[in-house]
Amino acid sequence: TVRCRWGAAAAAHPVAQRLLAIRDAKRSNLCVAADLCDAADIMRLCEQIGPLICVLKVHADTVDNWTAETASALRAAADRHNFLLFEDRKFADIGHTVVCQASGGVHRIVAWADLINAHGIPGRGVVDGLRQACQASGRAVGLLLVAQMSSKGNLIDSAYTERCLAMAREARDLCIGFIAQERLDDTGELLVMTPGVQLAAGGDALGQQYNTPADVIGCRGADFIIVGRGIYGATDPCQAARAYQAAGWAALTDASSRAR
Ligand code: UP6
Repeated sequence: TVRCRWGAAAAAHPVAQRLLAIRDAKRSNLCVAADLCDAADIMRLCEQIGPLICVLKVHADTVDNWTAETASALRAAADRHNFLLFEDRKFADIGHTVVCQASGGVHRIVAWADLINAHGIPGRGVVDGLRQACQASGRAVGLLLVAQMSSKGNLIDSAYTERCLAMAREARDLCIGFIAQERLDDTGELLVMTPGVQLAAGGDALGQQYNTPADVIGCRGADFIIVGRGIYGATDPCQAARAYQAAGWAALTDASSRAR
């Protein structure tokens, strides 16, 4: 096992423990954003890259033909290939509403996702609502707070990020870390997953900004990289996933050995 420089192995939540065990077993801190519109394409991608990843992130509400079978097929693939499922719904409403959004509707998110996320903007009600939905599901689900974003000109400032950190610390029974662009706490118990990652820095036409795995893991202290178009948009997604897995893992092990 790799002892992360941040001592993240101290993470107490069962989902965090599973995530770190998968990371170490597969030597992969790669989360793939499977942002494809067709369920069959997502399943095909899963089969190609499943052995290389620790998390598959989806936006169920962007899948044209999502059904209950999509959720069960994803769940089966995740169990077979040993990765976690992350629904990137970014809940951001009052507690009462997020209970319904997380457990109901077409997507029934907490019935199949291992990881969910939320903006801190509504205040602690959003966390309390999600806790209620997760408890009612009877499944272990981990929450990541969106404490920073990758997009150009986003309205998040350092005071907001600090308050997300405080919210997470008060909800350790549910919250296992953050979607952020850098490490936020030094205890190592709250994990950081960073989107906006490609092998070359840059951006897209709609404000996305990319940094490299070495930068986000090695310099900024993230634990996991989240890669979408860099992988599913590549000519050979499997080869691309291998390259990101290697780059992410090298950055993590390199940083860990420097910290010892
Ligand atoms: N995402 C970001 N930035 C954030 C939060 N989430 O890009 O601050 C999500 C997007 C997308 C993925 O919704 O699913 O991460 C990034 O995809 P990309 O690698 O194709 O840009």
